This record gives sequence, C-alpha cells and structure tokens, in this order.
Amino acid sequence: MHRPFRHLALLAIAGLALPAAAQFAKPEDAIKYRKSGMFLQATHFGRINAMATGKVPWDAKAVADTAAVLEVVSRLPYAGFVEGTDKGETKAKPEIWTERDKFNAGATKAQDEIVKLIAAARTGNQDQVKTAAGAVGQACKGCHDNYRRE
Ligand code: ASC
Repeated sequence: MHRPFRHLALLAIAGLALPAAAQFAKPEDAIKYRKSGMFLQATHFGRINAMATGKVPWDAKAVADTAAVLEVVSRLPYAGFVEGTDKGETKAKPEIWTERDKFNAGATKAQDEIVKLIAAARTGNQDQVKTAAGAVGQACKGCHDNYRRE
C-alpha cells in the first residue's frame, strides 16, 4: 500500500479500537468514567436481580430489555482503570495495578457470568435468571472484596 494510505488504514483500525480503550484527557475523567459505568451496570443488574429474587414482580419483558442494556453497559467500566488513577475520588485499591492479571481475571469472570445472565434473560425463565444472577453477584463481590475500599 502507498505509504500515506497505509498510515490512514492504521488510523482507521486504531479508531475502531477506541471504545474498548476509551481516551481520557485527565486522570479524574478515567475515574469518573469507570464509576459511571459501574453505576449503570449496578443499576441494570439490580433491576434484574430484584425481579429474579421476587422483591419486585417478575416481568419477563422488562428483564430481557434490561439485560440488553446490561450487555452494553457492562463493557464500560474496565477501560477506566488506567495507570496512575489509584489516587483521587476513588475506592479502587492500588493492588488493581500491582496485581493486574488477577484483577483482569476477576473482570473477565464477571463479564462471563453476565453473558450467561443475558442468555438466561432471553429465555424468560425466572429460575434460570435467578441462578445466573446469583453467579453474577458472587463475581461482583469477589472483585469488590479484593479491590474496592470500604
Ligand atoms: C449489586 C451491586 C454490587 C453487587 C454486589 C454483589 O447489585 O451493586 O456491587 O451486586 O453487591 O455482592
């Protein structure tokens, strides 16, 4: 490929990768971003969990619709855990950055369980959603116990 065009092609590929590696002007923006993502994730998971456990009347369509949103918002938080953002308005423990592989494994586990929850939500079966939601809650808790300050 002609040199300038090759560079343009590389830029296009980098552009596609942007959502996964969101760019932040300041460290505070990365912190705000991951907290916002976690908030949206917790809100949508909480809505499903409340119906799965019978705290709120079961509504299969609301569960499926909420799961569709969770599928997207659950991908948001992790791009915000960039280097140098363990200080400031955050409960994130510094171990996130010194045990990055372990932290990432916890994040992957949570995301895997969320994928199963979304599949369960599509079936409309409350028992399946309840089981899957329980596993998601455990995965969330596992990481919070290790990597989130009180
Ligand atoms: C939630 C939520 C969490 C997890 C965690 C599970 O609904 O906001 O952080 O579940 O409490 O133990």
